[in-house]
Amino acid sequence: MAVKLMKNDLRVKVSRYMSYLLRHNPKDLFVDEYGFVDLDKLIEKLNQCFGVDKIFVLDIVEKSGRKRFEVVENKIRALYGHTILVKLEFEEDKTVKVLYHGTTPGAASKILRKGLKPMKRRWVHLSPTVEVAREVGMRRTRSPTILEIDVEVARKNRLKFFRATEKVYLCKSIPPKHIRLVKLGA
Ligand code: HQG
Repeated sequence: MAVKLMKNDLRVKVSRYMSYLLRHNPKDLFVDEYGFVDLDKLIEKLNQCFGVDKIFVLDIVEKSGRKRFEVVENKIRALYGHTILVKLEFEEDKTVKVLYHGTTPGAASKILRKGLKPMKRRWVHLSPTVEVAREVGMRRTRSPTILEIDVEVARKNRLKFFRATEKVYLCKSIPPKHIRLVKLGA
């Protein structure tokens, strides 16, 4: 049990560091314009920092509760969450009708007045269900406020939405007229 817990702690640490490198600060890793770095170089770095191997890293990529990374031809990138400028080039999603955003009550009241903004990141991050939005909001507060985005109408107003993963949709910014409160957090 203790060994399993330790392995899980390490997994979380390595995964967070991968997110840090691939979303915010690649350090000495060369990043191409699409956000990819060489997988072997990344593994080398993670091996130096944490003593983990390729199998450990690929297990994080493939078997985490959230799909955060993508491996293509021995290159790896983060699928969302960037502060560095990258071309993700996802195909526009034209089917989803509503999306959700989970946040603190304080941020929600600002968002309802000023709209959703990417803040420090490149994109606004949205969730496909209330439950996923709740999980996202729980990173910041025990009882998140849930906002609903009327994607169908927003799209008619020329906003573009992109599906990064099963659980993450992206949009550049969303004005308040397309956002409504569905659940007030505490
Ligand atoms: C808020 C995690 C005031 C917004 C998650 C959020 C996600 C405003 C915060 C992904 C605002 C930004 C991203 C406005 C937005 N006024 N506050 N006008 N507009 N905000 O972390 O969506 O586990 O950049 O509500 O699960 O919380 O790391 O965005 O609270 O998918 O893979 O500004 O990161 O994924 O915070 O999270 P973030 P987020 P990982």
